[in-house]
Amino acid sequence: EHQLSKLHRDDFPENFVFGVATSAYQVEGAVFTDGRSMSIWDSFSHIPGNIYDHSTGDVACDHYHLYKDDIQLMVDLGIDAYRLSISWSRILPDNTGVVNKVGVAFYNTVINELIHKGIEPYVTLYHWDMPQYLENDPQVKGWRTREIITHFMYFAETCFKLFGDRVKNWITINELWSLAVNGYGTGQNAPGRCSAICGTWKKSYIGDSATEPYVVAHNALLSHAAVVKIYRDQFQSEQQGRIGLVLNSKWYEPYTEEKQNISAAQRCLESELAWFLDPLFLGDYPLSMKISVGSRLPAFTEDESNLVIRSADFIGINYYTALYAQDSEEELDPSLKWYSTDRKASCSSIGPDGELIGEAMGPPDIGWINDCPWGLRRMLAWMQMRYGKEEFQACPIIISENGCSDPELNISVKKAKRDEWRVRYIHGALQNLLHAIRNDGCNVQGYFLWSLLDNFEWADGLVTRFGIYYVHHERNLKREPKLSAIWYQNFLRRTLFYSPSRNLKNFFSRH
Ligand code: PNW
Repeated sequence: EHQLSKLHRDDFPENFVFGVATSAYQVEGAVFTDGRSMSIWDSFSHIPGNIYDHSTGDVACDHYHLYKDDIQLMVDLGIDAYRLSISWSRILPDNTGVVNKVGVAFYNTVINELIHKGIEPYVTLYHWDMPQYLENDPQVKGWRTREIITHFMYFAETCFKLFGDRVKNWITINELWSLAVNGYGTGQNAPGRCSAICGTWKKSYIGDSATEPYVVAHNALLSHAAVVKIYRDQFQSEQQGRIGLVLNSKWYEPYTEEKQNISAAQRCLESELAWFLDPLFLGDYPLSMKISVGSRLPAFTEDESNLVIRSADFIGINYYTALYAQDSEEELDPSLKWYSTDRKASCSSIGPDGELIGEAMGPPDIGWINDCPWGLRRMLAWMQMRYGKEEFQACPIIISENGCSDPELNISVKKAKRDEWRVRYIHGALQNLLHAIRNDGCNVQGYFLWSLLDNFEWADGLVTRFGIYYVHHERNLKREPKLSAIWYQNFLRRTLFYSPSRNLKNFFSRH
């Protein structure tokens, strides 16, 4: 029996928080219900060609109506915390600044229900769903001008006033990298802006992938910091909560041990993770980015730098996978330069001997995730090395997302429910996390699985499933636990050793 799993919940520090994560547009649906107005994802998902399976978030998991059942699933799992996001345009549906009471009531009900059931809400203010009226406003242009700062401050302040008596963990923005690069570099995410060279798959393109990702990232970072300042100045002493942000990065492994590939991997980490962590801990962008991006990279004024530095009480890290990085220092035609070429590295999941990094999660054309749990440990060690252990005593880390999709599109329900691959993936991540905490001394305080439900996976639509609960999108939206949900439940409830299901027993006897 003891061979079942070496991993035990009690191996983690006593107050370590385990949870699951979702985001508003990906699960709520009810997009035209109760006074919500459009976000950039509503308009983007309705443009033919943008979403792989032509689905939208119109219904998603209908969590707006089924939230009670979903919270019951969380209770069944035995999680400590739930990471959700608030739909900006549900709270503030137009630019008059008047709050939509019915939208507010929805989040009040969810938050109250969570607390009533003993689950701590971790609330993200911005998970990619910019109100369309702010994107359209010629003075604001979404994240593309500094005008957005005051709008985001108003939204955040509204949320602190409305929910801050009960919400003690705030996240300003989810994944500055994805926001900037996928929204304005590749154009695969809303608002889908990109240059011609990057958006060859699109019918039409508008935007500038050489500059916009950097401008948008800068404005979003300043918006984050301005919101943290409001919270700290006006709410924190009374509400006694904390506020941080969520970043994501892949781990980059040098393609070979040659010096130039080690530097290439370093440049990749700097332009994905340190792009934001350097301003937060050191007050400026990484030198390698200043050199390669040049005048396209906004410069921090002294005031901006002072505003951003130490503007997080905690850092959330979303970790999914790793890539090999190889040097490619060729001089490029300026018209070909954009975010992805600025790092002067070519990245791939295939190594020098044709081997895959980590374990494949299905056929090579499905998804972007390989199972490389050791990348998580290395990334945490890299952060600790770059900024120093002390920084993370003052500013702890949480793993705000980790998870994987099923290895087939249009997978059968039967197969999806036997997701041994996901159990293996989660198990590996948790093992490495434990090493990071116990052996490397990293101050990591929480782990959130992405995701509770199969949901609207952005440009991949509904056929890419990240849930530990299967959702029957085609039929009645019924939720059914996958093996991974049962595994997580057993892990969290400490019952793994005593009453593993037959499937789990089979699983562990084979691994
Ligand atoms: C996250 N990367 O995005 C998002 O926060 C979720 O909303 C999303 O559903 C989830 O991952 C699964 O895709 C990421 O390239 C996008 O490393 C890209 C990366 C990581 C996370």
